[in-house]
Amino acid sequence: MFAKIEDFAAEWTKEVEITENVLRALSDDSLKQAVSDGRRTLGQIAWHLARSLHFMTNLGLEFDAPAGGEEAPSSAVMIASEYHRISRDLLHAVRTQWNDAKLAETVAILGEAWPNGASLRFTLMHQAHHRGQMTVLMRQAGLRVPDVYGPTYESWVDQGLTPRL
Ligand code: NI
Repeated sequence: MFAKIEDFAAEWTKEVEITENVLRALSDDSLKQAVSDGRRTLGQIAWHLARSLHFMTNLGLEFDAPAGGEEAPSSAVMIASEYHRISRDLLHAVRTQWNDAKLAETVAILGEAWPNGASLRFTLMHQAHHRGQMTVLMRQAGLRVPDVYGPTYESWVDQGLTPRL
């Protein structure tokens, strides 16, 4: 869990950059790529990733809800721009509405006492989880996946290197 607001801010800023690179690589057509028949699509996962940041308002933070409804937009640009807005609003809310002491305070979530600093950590991990799902579906949809925590296959090839298996 996070004990200091600025530790969260530093990590969040880096992770948002990775997420934005992934979201910007989506095409409208790719949003229909599904995990399997009748299961979540790439667009639904991307939209869930963006919208889920608003969960933090249940912990007392105040910032605008995502535009649109639960249904995933058919525009990749719209998903990326809404994520851009809400990811910054979340950080701004944490910085201006909480302080380090607030991170140790707990809120009951599903019957468990969660320190706010642990909820911030969860928010980061949840995003990374869905981003990982997205990169697999992006490959299946024929998109080039941007570098995430290291070079992709294509980045190795571009650099004249033999990709690692
Ligand atoms: Ni989720």
